Amino acid sequence: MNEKIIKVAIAGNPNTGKTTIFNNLTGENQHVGNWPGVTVEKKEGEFYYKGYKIILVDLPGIYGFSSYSLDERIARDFLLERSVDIILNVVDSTNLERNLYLNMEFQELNIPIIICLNMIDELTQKNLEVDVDILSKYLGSVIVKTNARNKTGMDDLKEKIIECVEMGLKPGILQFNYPEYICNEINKIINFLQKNTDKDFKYPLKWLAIEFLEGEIDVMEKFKNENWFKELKEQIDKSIKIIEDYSGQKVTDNIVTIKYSFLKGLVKEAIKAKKIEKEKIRIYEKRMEYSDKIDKIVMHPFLGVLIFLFVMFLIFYLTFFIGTPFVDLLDKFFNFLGEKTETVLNKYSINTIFISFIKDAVIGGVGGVIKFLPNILILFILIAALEDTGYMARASVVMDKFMHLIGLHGKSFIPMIIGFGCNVPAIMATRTLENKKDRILTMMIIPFMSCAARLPIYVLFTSLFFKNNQAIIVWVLYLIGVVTGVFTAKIAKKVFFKKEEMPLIIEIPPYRLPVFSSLLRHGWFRGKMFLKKAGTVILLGTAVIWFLASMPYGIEYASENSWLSIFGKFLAPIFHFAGFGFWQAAVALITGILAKEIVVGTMTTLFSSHSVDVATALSYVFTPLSAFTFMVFSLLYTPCLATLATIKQEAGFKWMLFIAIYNFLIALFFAIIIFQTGKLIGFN
Ligand SMILES: Nc1nc2c(ncn2[C@@H]2O[C@H](COP(=O)(O)OP(=O)(O)OP(=O)(O)O)[C@@H](O)[C@H]2O)c(=O)[nH]1
Ligand SMILES: [Mg+2]
Repeated sequence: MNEKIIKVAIAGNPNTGKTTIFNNLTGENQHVGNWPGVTVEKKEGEFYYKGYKIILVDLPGIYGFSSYSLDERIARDFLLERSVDIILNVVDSTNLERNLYLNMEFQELNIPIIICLNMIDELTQKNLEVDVDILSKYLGSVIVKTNARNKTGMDDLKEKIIECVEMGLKPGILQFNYPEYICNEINKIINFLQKNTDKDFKYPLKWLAIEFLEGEIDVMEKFKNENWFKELKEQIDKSIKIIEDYSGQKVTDNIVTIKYSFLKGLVKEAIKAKKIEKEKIRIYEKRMEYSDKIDKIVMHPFLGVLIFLFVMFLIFYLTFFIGTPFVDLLDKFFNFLGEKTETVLNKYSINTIFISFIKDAVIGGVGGVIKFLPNILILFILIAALEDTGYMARASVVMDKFMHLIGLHGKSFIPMIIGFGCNVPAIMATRTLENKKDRILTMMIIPFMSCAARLPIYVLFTSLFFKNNQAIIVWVLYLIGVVTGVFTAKIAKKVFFKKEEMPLIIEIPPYRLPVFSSLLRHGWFRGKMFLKKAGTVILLGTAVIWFLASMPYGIEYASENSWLSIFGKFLAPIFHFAGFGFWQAAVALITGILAKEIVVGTMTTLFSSHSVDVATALSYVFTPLSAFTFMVFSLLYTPCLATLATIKQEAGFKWMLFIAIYNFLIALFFAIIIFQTGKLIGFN
């Protein structure tokens, strides 16, 4: 059967629930968070309904077509291609005027639009209701009410998509006209473009004409090489003058005012208070009162910072407190599995080399990493919860002043927090920064944000050497990361970039309760990624380590004569003054560049063969002081390959190389300073 395909772009203002709807419909698990700018890349997904294959494209949120940050440009350029059948404009029902302003821009693209009045639950809480008939009559679009959080309205949405296609995909007619003096000028430009461009000119002419009149340099640049450009420019200047003379206002201001006054009237007609339900209003007002009270505290310039530090501490504390019993359990399980496998395989007199591979590399190495899954799950779930409440946007406002102090933009803060989970999406998240320099500065800081993959190293070492102060030590490590990042930014700003400051403009979303099921789903998704990594990169890493530690044939596994040891001994002197100048550590750190989890994998592979367990073996070679400097080094040195690749993609090869080398050197520098100072004080 010939499949009928419908392509739908999900677009709209930031933080209106686009990705939540995308996930609901496609069953995907894209990142959702309660702040503007969560989605930074277009993502495709699909579902089937009534014989149709419906392809959805989830776009980053935009405020208008003249947006400049990379994520917004991605959305805008995609929409301008007009390669979709339908635009699904997801709108925050409690903020109709602004959201519908964007809809008017969409309408100029000449593509059918379905307006999704999302967050209808929040409108109801305000005791308001919306008259869909009026909206749809004036906007000429199909309208659906939804609450994406509890999936209300999703079937209706699917139905409307199909309906739209079966009606022949005709764009609706907006009951709005520019006043005559503007219309005339728009038409002049449209005529000009019609005369000078051919049929497959991809931009909608009316939209272009308005952009030109509004003086959008960015859009005009696209045509500067056309031979008719000069003539067009003359026409535009003439038109602008006519409009400005007539209205006594700049064209942009004029157009904005005209559109908003249309929308103001419309929204006033369409949104009505429900029959007075005193109780409901009281509950809503109470909620707002609480929300304001909470904001006064968490956004207090001084208290806010303390609260933020405490929140971060709480996250790490819970990561350990809840995670450790499960880690211990898994540890016992893998030990048991290792011993049992060894006994069984021995019974069948299987080659000792193979037994060693299974026991040391697979169970010892990979199992030694997998057992930290509980910590990693909890950390990701807690960060997701933080993102979903709306606290993140507030914390970034609190930290804005501080960020400026170190020469960074307030918007850099959110990517930094995301970096605590994983550096890769954090680097991507810098796309919301408009300025290239701010982006690069933020990318230089992110690798110092201690990601979840480094957590196993801390768990392993703190459980051996700092049993009673685990959370504190880890918190200190995270802080060392942040401070090093800040220090780096400060210097880099002086060396590479001139001073250039932009104010932070971030919308504060309402507080929202995290959706428990979606937190778990997010955790599970992350957990799956971690397990997949364990089965691929980490397994590969430990297998190579195991092989090199077993060669040349016939030597005792991981002994001084192995190839690995010879290689490691060559590198080990580099780390001598940092307190861990032995070959196992050197090898673990070098392979850790593949993926940071491999550091622990290598350690356990190399030490699990001895007659003592890993813990005891480690305590032979490390002291608390050198264990600490080892953790500091692991935290700060060259980021993993995936992060490096993302930096290359987003900033270029030179910056990637710089970060790789700089981070290695800075890590070594700090590790040596701490170790030598510690020794002087008498800690060793
Ligand atoms: N109350 C309520 N909250 C919702 C609804 N839909 C989504 N949310 C919440 O709104 C927040 C933003 O959701 P996202 O799906 O990330 O929004 P987005 O439009 O993709 O945001 P960007 O990618 O930043 O543009 C999340 O906290 C969601 O849980 C809804 O219908 N009602
Ligand atoms: Mg999104």
